[in-house]
Amino acid sequence: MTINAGDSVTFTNKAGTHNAVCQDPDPTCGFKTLTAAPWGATTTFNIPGVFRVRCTQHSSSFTSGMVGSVTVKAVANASPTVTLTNPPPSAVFTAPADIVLGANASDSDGSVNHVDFFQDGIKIGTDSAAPYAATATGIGAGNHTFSAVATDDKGATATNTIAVNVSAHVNLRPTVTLTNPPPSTVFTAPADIALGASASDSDGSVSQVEFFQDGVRIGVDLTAPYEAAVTALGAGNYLFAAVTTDNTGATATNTIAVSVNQPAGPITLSNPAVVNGEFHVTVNGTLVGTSYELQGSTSLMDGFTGPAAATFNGAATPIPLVVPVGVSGVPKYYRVRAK
Ligand SMILES: [Ca+2]
Ligand SMILES: [Ca+2]
Repeated sequence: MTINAGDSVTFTNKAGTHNAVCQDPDPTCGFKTLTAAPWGATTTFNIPGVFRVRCTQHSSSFTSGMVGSVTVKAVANASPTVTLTNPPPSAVFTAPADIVLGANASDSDGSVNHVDFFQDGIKIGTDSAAPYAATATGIGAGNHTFSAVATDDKGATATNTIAVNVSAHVNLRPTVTLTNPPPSTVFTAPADIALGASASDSDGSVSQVEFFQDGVRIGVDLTAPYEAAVTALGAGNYLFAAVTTDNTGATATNTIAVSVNQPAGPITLSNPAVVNGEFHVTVNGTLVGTSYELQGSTSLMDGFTGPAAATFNGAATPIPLVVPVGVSGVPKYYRVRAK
């Protein structure tokens, strides 16, 4: 009789007192008495080899009489199986990447002893219990291979390998906004202007903010609040820029325009005349950036108490003014003053 290791053999008694005795050294066979109900006995042969069997009632040795043999063949161990289930094929990674590896493993004729994980051929972890997992950290850009190697209870192994591409990090530019001076600020020469900027970097840090006046650097600030200042600016139009640089050297710029007005200066009136019920006068002087009003009075004793006959903002001079003469009286005196 030829069987596989692990198979069982049933000895059956036909009549009388019989038994079945296996030859040493298989301890799993031993002595089987076949005289009692159910008149049979079963034993399992786990060790490969040839084992002789005899009935002690009919044979004193294994060589003659009621003898036989059982040939037990070794059964080949089935290898385990393993599949890397994580990361999924659709996963996208950016350097430096932390990648969690996960594997399913099983063994059809035994058990999984452990699963080893490898990154580019180098072992990075071992897990002896499901769910089998390990983590690869700080993976740089490029193509990488990850493997899971399952080992069963008899030492057989199985391997599953996947390829993972890690993309290079794409730096995001920082952002910067000139928050000071506010857009509506009016400056008069000589102007002192405080510059302030807010800056940030969504994927890193701000290393500095530089300030420029018409392309010339006037200051740099390494820490928030980012500030600079210019003093005694003359009248004119200026462009101020804030340029921020992030930790990778990427920059961003914000520019604002600022006008500085001439200061109000002395003004004079000339060519006064009343023509066809209208008062005409010419205003001379530096008017830029300031509002003025023209007032009339019938008597300097009463002062200039009435409403302004005209108002105007600073502009190029001279300005010819034409205003109706007041109906409640004929003003004899006029003045122009800054509001
Ligand atoms: Ca196995
Ligand atoms: Ca950045």
